Amino acid sequence: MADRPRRPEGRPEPDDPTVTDLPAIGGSASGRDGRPADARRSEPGRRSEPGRRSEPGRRSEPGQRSDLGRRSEPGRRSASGRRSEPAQARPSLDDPRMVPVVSTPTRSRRRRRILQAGIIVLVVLAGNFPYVNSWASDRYNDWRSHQPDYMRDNGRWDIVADSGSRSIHAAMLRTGKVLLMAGSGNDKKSFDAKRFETILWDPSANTFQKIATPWDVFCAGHAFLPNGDLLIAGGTKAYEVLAADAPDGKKKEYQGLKDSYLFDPISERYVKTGFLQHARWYPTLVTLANGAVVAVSGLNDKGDIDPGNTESFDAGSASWIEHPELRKEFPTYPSLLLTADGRLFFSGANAGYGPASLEARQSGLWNLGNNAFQAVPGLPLPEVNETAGTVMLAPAQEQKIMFIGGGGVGDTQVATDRTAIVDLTKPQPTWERGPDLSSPKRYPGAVVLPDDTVLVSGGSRRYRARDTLTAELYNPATNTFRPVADPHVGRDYHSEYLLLPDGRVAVFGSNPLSDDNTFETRVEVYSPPYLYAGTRPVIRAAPNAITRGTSISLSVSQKVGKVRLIRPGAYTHVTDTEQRSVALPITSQVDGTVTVSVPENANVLPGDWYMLFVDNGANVPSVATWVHVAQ
Ligand SMILES: [Cu+2]
Repeated sequence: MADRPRRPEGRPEPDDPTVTDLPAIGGSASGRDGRPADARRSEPGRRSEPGRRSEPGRRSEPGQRSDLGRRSEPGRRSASGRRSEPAQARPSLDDPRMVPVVSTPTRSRRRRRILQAGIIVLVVLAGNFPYVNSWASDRYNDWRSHQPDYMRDNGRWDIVADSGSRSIHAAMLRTGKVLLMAGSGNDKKSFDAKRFETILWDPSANTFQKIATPWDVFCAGHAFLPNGDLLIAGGTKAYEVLAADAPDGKKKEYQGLKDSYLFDPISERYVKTGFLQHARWYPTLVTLANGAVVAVSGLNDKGDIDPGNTESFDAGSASWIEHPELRKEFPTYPSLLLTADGRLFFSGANAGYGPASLEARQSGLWNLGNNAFQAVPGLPLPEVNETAGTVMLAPAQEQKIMFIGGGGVGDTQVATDRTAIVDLTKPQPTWERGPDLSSPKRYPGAVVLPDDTVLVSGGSRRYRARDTLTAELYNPATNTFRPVADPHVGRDYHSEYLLLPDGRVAVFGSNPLSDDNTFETRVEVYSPPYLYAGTRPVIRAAPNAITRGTSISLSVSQKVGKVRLIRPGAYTHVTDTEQRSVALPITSQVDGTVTVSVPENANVLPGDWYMLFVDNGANVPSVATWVHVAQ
């Protein structure tokens, strides 16, 4: 930036791509020709990509800034000035030999020299002004971001660990540990060496543990079973081969696997299940109210997109069952959510591959009873629905879904700041535009917090480039965003976001385009404003098993305003079919005992382990207690 002339008022130059972030709908290269977008896609660093240089995360590394600061230290340069000072041995005035041979500088000469030295110092300072300025403002921002009043309004971010792992998938286990699955981690060398990695992070102890990984879990799909085991299906059979590297000159796509495993959070091991009926790479898995898990989409073992084969996992026999009657084609990693009437809602968001046509990406409700699909129209800017976030707003009973940011299909450089909300309790639901994000974002992270707000963080303005170091909180009560503290680390493709049981949010991964296929392994944690807003309530006792349609009592340290069951996340590629926050309405509250009713509808509250939070009536949540909702 230093050698770049600054424009008045610090406005970006016209050639700065941020100036023209709004997508050119209709005229963009996002391809409405119906051809698969995958032809334009390449996973690891593609050399011809623009935006390679823009890895803002790196620029913000503290070490670098202080280097720059050192260069601009005025003290060093002024030392040269000192050398030009006249000799110190001035004869005393009462010395009888007092006829100076070596002339002492006259007053005006001395003044001129001091002035010259001063000018040199000023020139040096002015030349380095951007560095000095940014160093000083970094120090100031760092100080300010740790002031109690600032944290109470904005929360704070902390880099807490380096996992050392190229995590592509993250799941919050009922033991409080986080499963970080990398497999080959989008690294062909690891794939060729059959080096597949999984690590388990314990956020309380901040320790990591390696887990033996028997297959390449890279780009599988996952969902929790009602007993809290994580089901993971699919993975990588082969990496893509670019046309330039293929003997026949034809590009070969990534190929999927039929492998399927459970991760048991207690034994902390993968357990093999029956194979998928169809090989899948970039599939979506979603658990139904009856405990079955549906798998859709993905690239098959030839690298072709799945033409609409639906299958479901039966936990009793640990096998996958074909459903030829349920044929529905989706783009890869479609965002699917289980809705209150049992239908699966496709938000229209996805990541990866698939036809670019709007019909193939039409949002709607899919009835698994008869394969009917009811379109949900009205999504603003439907051409920019890839790499968008989808989140079920709290409480889940209200059935409001939010669509967040996103970009053009494939590796187009378009991003949008658009959000949209749909109310699925209406018989003919229609998307309505929501408030804009602070900036256009592909791959935004979206996490429902126990105070019902949604943290939207990270993302990038370009395809795996130009990360946005911003975060904001969406308040569903006011339908507004407000900016909060900025994260330190940029996150785009292959990044993951999870709510922790202590009310913080942990963020992992990121795989920006670069020559060396770089991967962000630092773990950053967001502590929301409520952690600085007063004494947290404490759940002193709660049942650890809950049945739908009953009432339960909790012993709490103070009067409670609301009670939430939050289903832990299982996140990959801006897709998390799991996270939802279900309200437990308070029926009575006397002397530290609060009684709540548990919803009856298994589509709203599917069987699984949940994080139970209470708050203090002023949106300050407790630490969660894990409870099991019976299947
Ligand atoms: Cu991927």
